Amino acid sequence: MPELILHEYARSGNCYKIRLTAAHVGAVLERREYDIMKGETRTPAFLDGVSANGRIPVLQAGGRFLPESNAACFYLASGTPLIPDDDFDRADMLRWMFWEQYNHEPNIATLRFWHVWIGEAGFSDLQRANEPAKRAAGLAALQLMEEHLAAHDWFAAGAFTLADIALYAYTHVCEDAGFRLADYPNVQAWLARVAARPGHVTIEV
Ligand SMILES: N[C@@H](CCC(=O)N[C@@H](CS)C(=O)NCC(=O)O)C(=O)O
Repeated sequence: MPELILHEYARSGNCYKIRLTAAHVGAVLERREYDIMKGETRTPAFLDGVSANGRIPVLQAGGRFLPESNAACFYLASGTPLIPDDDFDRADMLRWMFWEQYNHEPNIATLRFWHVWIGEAGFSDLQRANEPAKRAAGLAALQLMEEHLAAHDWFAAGAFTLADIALYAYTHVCEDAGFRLADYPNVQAWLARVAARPGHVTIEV
């Protein structure tokens, strides 16, 4: 594997996913921190040299740049048991990772950002208007996870895969966003299983 550099903001769950994957596969990452609150990913140097999308995380592998957290996890875990060999199981793992990016992260991670970094008193009119819909969608996502985990230990392939890493990142800190993990006992038990895996590392807050 080429030299790996993670362009990140350490408190972001999307960046944490990549560090967690790296820890599980034994990949060594050089880390470069950007303060997203100061717009450090929106500078011409970042937009031209790292990612035109203006967001972290970006995984740099040698001279190539890979934005999108789940793509970076997929790259790091290629050829390891974190990605199932079976075609259907691998697609099912990806299904949960796409679901995470559409139904989970935009609601739970965004509410975490709004509540922890901005605070309700500082919400814009748009944030105040959108909060209830994001909360309802976040609750629906947690409920769907709860129902899946009533019958399964893991999200895909009957094994610990990248789907668990992707979903763990923002689920385990969802109380920052005002969700109650006590309402989801199957999710709580799964969080404990993920945290008990050899090689687990914690998020930096
Ligand atoms: N879908 C992307 C989301 C990336 C994203 O939204 N990054 C946020 C932090 S978690 C960011 O860079 N925000 C700063 C900004 O938009 O200026 C991923 O999974 O990597």
